Amino acid sequence: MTSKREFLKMSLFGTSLLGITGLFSKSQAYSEVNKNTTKPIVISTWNHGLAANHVAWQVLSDGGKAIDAVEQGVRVPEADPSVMTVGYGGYPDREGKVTLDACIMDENQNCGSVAFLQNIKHPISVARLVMDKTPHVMLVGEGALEFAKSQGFKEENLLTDKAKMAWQDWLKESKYSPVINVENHDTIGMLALDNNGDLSGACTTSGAAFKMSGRVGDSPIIGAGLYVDNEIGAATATGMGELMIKTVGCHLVVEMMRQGLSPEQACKAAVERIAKKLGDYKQFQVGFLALNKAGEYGSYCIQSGFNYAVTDKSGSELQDAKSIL
Ligand code: SD4
Repeated sequence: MTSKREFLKMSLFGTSLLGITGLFSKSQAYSEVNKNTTKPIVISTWNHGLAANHVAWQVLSDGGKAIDAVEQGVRVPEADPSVMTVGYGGYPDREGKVTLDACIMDENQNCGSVAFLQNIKHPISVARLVMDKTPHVMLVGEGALEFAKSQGFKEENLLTDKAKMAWQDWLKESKYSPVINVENHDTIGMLALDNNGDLSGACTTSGAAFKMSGRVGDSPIIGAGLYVDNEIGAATATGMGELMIKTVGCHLVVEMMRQGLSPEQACKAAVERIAKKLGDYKQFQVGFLALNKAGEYGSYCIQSGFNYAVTDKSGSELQDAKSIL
């Protein structure tokens, strides 16, 4: 864990930068950064981010919008039954039901979200339609399902034999202890900066494996599992959602970037906030991923083992996040 002195140094750094940027207007402060903007670029959580980025990149490299890139990108793991933490093939809750959470946010502060949605393979696209076609931000459970069906989505069974067997195995002990880095792949959070310089993000998950029925994590909660401010940057999160909700983690990351921290420093500050406030943090994994308006990105997590995929015009690669433990 970071020492008190290092934490203080980071806080002072943030404060002094706040003072410095406060001397300029926001547009002056960011016009410097924007001279060397890396765009387009897309980043996303975990190994499965590579395949998702590939599809998002096709949208971005064609001059498409970040909001379309992130929606199309995260649909890849949603449809992939080998990814057992997102969409079709995701681990079920204690009752054996696959319940999905997702949200999406664009460059104009528009956002849409669904939670506790069942039997719909692409919750991110339902969230997109909540954003585009309703006056609301969030629909849950039956209401979200009815809305999805009204928009032409078909109900289908999302519980694969493999996920069912894992659940039946879990039932033998029924011990609820969230695993860190489940098979090294997890929720997908994706952030993109398009050719126009606009930011968007998406996050989608089947949530914590074998959770209580009705449990909703951070992933559909704007500010906790995803946040975008097109003046500053965007952040998304993976891991034990309760910790992100308690600290409104992704909003915190974006606000830290607003104060002048780099994406990695901002993610680290959010992880340190969790460590400072939540005594049981060592039992869990939390990873933040951030992208700023200049196309700079960074990440930080509690436990080692969290990685993320980065795709820009030079290609794609997986990078390991730094951790406090
Ligand atoms: C959640 N953050 O529901 C999500 C899912 C996840 O380990 O990342 N699970 O808490």
